[in-house]
Amino acid sequence: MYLMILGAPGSGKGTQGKLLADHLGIPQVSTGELLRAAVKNGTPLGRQAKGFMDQGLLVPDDVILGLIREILDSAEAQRGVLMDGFPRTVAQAEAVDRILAERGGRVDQVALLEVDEEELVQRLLGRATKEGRSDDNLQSIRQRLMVYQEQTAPLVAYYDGQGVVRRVAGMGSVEEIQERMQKAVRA
Ligand code: B4P
Repeated sequence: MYLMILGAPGSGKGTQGKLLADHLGIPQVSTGELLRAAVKNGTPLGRQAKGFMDQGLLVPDDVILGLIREILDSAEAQRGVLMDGFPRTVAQAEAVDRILAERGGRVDQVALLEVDEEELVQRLLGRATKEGRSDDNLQSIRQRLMVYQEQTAPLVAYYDGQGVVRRVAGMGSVEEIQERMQKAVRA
């Protein structure tokens, strides 16, 4: 099963993705986490990505798609994978459709986490205090929300066209939302 989690920054893609992947018994891949690890370790990928991430911009598609090909070729991903934070542009979605088609697969479901904008900002500011992520400052948060509206939100129509979107109300406790996620992907 190839399952994607779509949602604005701070909508809980990472939080919910981990729980749902455990529940389904498939690996979870977060492009954001992979990029942060690459930045921390100072790898060539990290050096390419850091400036974009700190400014609240998306890392270029060609960089991300190299990473995704590697993941989909790995042994662990052969039974399916849950991706959170990928794809983030229509070009990424089209490319992953082609990559999966080459392997006889397709995106089976897209869980869309819906959260009010004010709550998103509060969560990200809260995370800034707890985790000290360099992109969780007010300027970068505003920029990321704008980038989401411009570049990522069009994916909802793209996947609606394929009939694979499951809308999930993303407000409430982590447990309540997880319950809704599990129901949505079963439906
Ligand atoms: P991501 O790592 O994907 O980060 P995110 O969108 O900010 O957060 P997420 O939605 O996962 O929130 P989380 O569960 O942590 O991306 C970071 C950057 O990497 C991007 O800006 C971009 O530069 C780059 N990038 C990643 N993928 C890319 C791609 N495909 N193409 C190009 N660039 C890419 O939750 C947020 C906070 O809310 C946490 O503190 C959590 O504890 C809290 N929270 C979660 N659920 C809650 C709830 N129900 N109630 C209260 N708080 C909650």
